[in-house]
Amino acid sequence: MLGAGNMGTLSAWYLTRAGHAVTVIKDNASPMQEKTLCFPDGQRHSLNLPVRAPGQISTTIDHLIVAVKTPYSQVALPPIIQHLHAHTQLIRLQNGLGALDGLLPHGILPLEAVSTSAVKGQHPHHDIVAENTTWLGGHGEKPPWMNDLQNHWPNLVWTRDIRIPQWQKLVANAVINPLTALHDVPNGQIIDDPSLRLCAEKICMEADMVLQALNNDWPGQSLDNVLAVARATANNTSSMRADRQRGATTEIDAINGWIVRQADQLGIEAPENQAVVSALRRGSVAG
Ligand code: KPL
Repeated sequence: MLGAGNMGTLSAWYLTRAGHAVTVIKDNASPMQEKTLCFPDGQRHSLNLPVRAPGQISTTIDHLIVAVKTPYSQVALPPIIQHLHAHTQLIRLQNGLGALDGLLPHGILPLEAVSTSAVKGQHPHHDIVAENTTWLGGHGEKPPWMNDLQNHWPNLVWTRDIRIPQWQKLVANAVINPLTALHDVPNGQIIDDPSLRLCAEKICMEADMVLQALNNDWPGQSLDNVLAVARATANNTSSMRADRQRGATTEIDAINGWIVRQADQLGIEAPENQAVVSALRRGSVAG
């Protein structure tokens, strides 16, 4: 697993339960990564994952989950590229879209994972897990290991068309993440604050226009889903707000930045998306 933040660690837990050995690849002084997860049934499980720096990898990698935050993909992937081969099965477990474009050797088509589960790190000794649906899909047939993994990973769904859940999550992230990050508020403020709600509607409308232009079958009307996500996670700190609070680079380029790039290519105006991209790149509050 390349990088292992919250969602990477949760995936590693399910994989471990299914009998797979998971090694985290990252530059780290510590040879083990430890985390205790608290599940909805109240059970706590501690996970100890071995960590290897890229330079310590000596074998080819047959299965790789890319779980680094999108801005770090460009730095994290090149040192391990020599260990990938034409048949490496690669799963991208990241927010947004396009972060691995141009970075993978020819012939490797990643599967995409989209999760609505969450891991919240509000407690000093453990992180709280909210278990929801995770979709896995992409090109080709359902991989042979998927059936067994589904016995250990609750609500893990195989889909041939990953685009629908991926785009739904993209639009939710495109609205909730930048607005909560720029205004330093929890997700529920998108519903409670009329000016944020207006920005949300505009970002959403632009995103729907772009997605509809890319695929006629896109149903649009994403606002209902976005507001439902904001309601369900009302007290949460979005990942982008958390990144901004700790001064880390945000995932704006893979989320709203992706929408703006598509809009440019299609000749569609996307000023609200452009505004949050610019504001987050500047690090200032949106006008
Ligand atoms: O996925 C999220 C994130 O924070 O990245 C949402 C859905 C906005 C929940 O906080």
